[in-house]
Order: sequence, then C-alpha cells, then structure tokens
Amino acid sequence: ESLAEAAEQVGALDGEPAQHVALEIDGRLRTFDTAFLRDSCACPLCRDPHSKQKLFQTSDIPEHLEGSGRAVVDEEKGPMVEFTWKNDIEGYGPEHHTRHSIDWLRRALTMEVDLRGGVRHDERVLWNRDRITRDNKWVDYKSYMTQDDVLFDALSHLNNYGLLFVKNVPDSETSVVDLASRIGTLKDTFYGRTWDVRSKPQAENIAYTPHFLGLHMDLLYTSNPPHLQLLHSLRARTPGGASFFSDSFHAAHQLLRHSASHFRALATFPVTYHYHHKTHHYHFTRPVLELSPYPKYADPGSPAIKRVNWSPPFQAPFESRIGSNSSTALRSFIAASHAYEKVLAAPENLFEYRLEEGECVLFDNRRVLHARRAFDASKGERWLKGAYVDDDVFFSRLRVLEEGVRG
Ligand code: AKG
Repeated sequence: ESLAEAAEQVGALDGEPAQHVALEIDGRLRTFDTAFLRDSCACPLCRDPHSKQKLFQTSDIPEHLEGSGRAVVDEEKGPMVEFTWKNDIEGYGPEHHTRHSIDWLRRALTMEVDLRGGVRHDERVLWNRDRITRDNKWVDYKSYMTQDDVLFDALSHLNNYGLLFVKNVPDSETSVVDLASRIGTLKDTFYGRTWDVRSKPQAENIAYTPHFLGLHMDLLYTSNPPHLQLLHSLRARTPGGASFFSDSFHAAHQLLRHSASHFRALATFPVTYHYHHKTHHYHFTRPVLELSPYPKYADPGSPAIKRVNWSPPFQAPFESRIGSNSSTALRSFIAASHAYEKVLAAPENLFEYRLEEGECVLFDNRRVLHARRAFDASKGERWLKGAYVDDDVFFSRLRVLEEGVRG
C-alpha cells in the first residue's frame, strides 16, 4: 500500500507534539493519550523480542510525555502510524520511535481492558430459548479433534454463547479427556480429573441421584470455580434425565431492566456456598452478581456484569450478622433472588435437550446455568462423564487459535 493510501486511513497526523493525538480511523476521529501509545510500544528496546516481556516500567513514563504521529508503511505489517517522542523515557534516544498498525489502533479503543488478544466479550450473544434454538451449534468430534479452524470456530461460539455440543464422540471413558485436552490442561478438583455422574445409593452429591437437579453452577464454594464444564453421555438408557440450560447474563440484563433495586441487592448481598462431606470442607462467599472492577472502561450501555454466581443447591447458612433483626438486607435479597429465579427459569429462557449416547455438551460454568430433569434409575442406565477446564487455559487457547487462524 502506498503512503497516500495509508494516510487516507489515518488522518490528522503530522501535528505538533502533544499529550493527546487525534487520529481519524475509518472516518471516525479517535483521541489517544500518548502515554497509552508509548506504554504499548513493542519495539525491541521496549519489549524483549523472545519473551515479549516489558523492558521498561509504566512508572518510567514522564508525566508530561508528548508525542506526534506520521503515517508510514511497514514492509511486513502494512500501514502504520509512527510516533516520535518529545520527552521520552530516560535512556531512550531521539532515534526511538513507536509504531502501531492501523489495525492495532482500531482495536485498541474497543477491546475490554482485562481480556486483550483474540478474546472479546463485546461479541457475547445473550440468549433466550428462541435465540439459542436458532443459533445452537453442533460440531463433529473428529473435525473438532483434528482441524484447528473447526476448533477455533467451535470455541469462539462457546465463548460467545456459553454453550456447544459435540456429536459422534467415541464410546470411551477417555473421550472427555481428549475433548478437554484439545483446549488445554484439565482442572483437577476433589471430584477427580474426570468424574462420573450416575445414580448411586447414599450419594454425597445430589447430582449422583436420579432426582431433579435445579439450575446451578458447579463449585461456587471454591475461590476459582471451573470456567468450562464438559459432560459426555456414555449411557442414556432410561427415560427422562434431560438437561436444560439458562443464560444467567441474559437474565441479569432482564432483571436490571425490570428492577434496578433487585439488581443492586444481588450485586451487594453476600451469599455463602459450601461443600462439607467427610474429608472435604469448602466454603466461599460471593454476591450473585459480580460487577466489573472497571465500570468506567466497560462498553457504554452495558451493566458491566463480570460474573454471575448462582447455585442454590450448594448454599450454606448466611453469615451470622445477616440473621439479626436489625438487618433488612436478607429480605431485599430474598425478593431480588425470587425475581431473578423467575427470569432464569422462565420457559422462554430455557434451552432443553436430552443428551444421547455419543454426545457431549460443553458450557461456560460461570455464565450458563445447567440443570437436569429427574429420571427413573430402575429402568436403565444413565451415565455422564465430566471434566473441567479453567478460564486461563480456555482463553489462552482461544487467543493462540485466533493468532493462527486470523493471523
Ligand atoms: C453436575 O454434575 O453438576 C450436574 O449438574 C449433573 C448434570 C446431569 O446429570 O445431567
């Protein structure tokens, strides 16, 4: 591309050095703080080329840093903006410049602060039954296991919708390990690296009974609950036992539209979860709605929900002060949780599907609630094999796949 074409994509360049620069990108004027552009410099003097780790500190940047940009064309990277610094970090000479591609500049102002790279939460699709019925995705086991572009597509869908189904999964106890390992290291918990969901007498967990199991998330009684959950159906030889799912983010948005005070109650009231059985005693307290610690930087118009925590079967008694008669918080919480449950479990928000043998569901355990209809254990076998994958592992894989697929 010629310099003129590059300059056409980025206007308002070649100004006097200043603390802010205004760049016109794709016809829109964007203002950047030059300290932000300087801090992101990826030249070999600023970032070690092998480890990509920073060779200066943000605290080294002079408070009154000024810079200006001009359009250049990099032989490999195409059109870029090169910034020259008037009063650069000590030790960097006048020959030091910072180059950012137009694509980087375009993305820099739209990505979420905490998840740069290929992972964009602004592409999240909130769903009700109609939407997920229309958009639901199935992927073939073999393609998922062997083709990176199929895997990227599948995991992007999983990231955007929180739900994905795999078919033609081999009838083997290790298939769920293979499916999870394609993403990365499995999360080991006291349930084991993989675990079996089948009905048994004197079960330590309601999941291991034939009873109805309401909408919930797993392991909220731990400090870092698993991000992904996989459930592979090995045996489905008894009627009933259908799975159903609900998008807790969609429901939280609906709740906010309906009642800001309910939303606030769920975002502030502490709910304790526990698991206490024989040699295990886990205990953790968190609000139902966790809001972003950086609301100012969130997408405009979004309530900036970072996480939802909802797992009624695993709730512990509330913190002791909550029970005192001077506290009205518990009553507000009960009213808010009633309203939230109503939205979560509304038939128009539920996606129900009975897993057949050879099928596996993958879902975002921090967003999509899962549940199971009761079944009759006397009529035949029902057996799911489960595994978990942590958020860091999943997002890392997604970013690396994105780099490979999109370049
Ligand atoms: C769990 O193990 O957390 C479950 O919810 C089991 C789901 C099922 O039996 O379908």
